[in-house]
Amino acid sequence: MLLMKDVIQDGHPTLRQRAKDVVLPLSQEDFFTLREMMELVENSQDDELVEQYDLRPSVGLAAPQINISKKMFVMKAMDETFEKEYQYAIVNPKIVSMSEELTYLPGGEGCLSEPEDVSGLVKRAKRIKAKVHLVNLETGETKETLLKLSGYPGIVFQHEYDHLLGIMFVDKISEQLPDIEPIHFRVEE
Ligand code: K3U
Ligand code: NI
Repeated sequence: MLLMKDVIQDGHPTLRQRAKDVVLPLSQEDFFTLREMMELVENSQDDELVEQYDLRPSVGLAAPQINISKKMFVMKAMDETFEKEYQYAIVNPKIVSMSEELTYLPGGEGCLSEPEDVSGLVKRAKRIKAKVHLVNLETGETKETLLKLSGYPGIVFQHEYDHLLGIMFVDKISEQLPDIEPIHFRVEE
């Protein structure tokens, strides 16, 4: 089981490297790694397990953050209306289009590989299209898919994708309040 001690911190050279393509068909080892990564993200969204294992809540994790320099990441995030969940294990993603229109998370972004008190506003594309290999974490099967994401799940995807390029969100923080529309979360009733 992965824990916070397995997540490397900014300053570690792996976080600034461009990750390598994952060899397909997926090896047992890479499949196991993706399952462990998803388990950590799922556990980090369970209050009891957060307390028990001293986890930091998160909506995604990229392989370089556990010192594996391969193009793979997991995400598990709701959209901003809390209607649909976007839970994916992704291998060899390539963003093929980004909207010119930008947005940002009004509360700022954070990262498990940065100190907990570090956050900042980052301008991201409002909509993206990405060619990915989705991994079924039950069977290990992969399926090439064109993902179209917007809003919050799109931001999470772009944050994790940046990790595969060796880019940290702190490199992209806007010093001034961006003059663009932020993501609007529907307030839960
Ligand atoms: O964004 C975070 C969050 C935690 C609990 C509830 C809601 C949101 C925590 S930081 C996070 O999840 C990072 C994880 C990282 F760094 F390992 F990839 C991903 C992320 C944060 C902010 C915007 C997009 C993605
Ligand atoms: Ni991060």
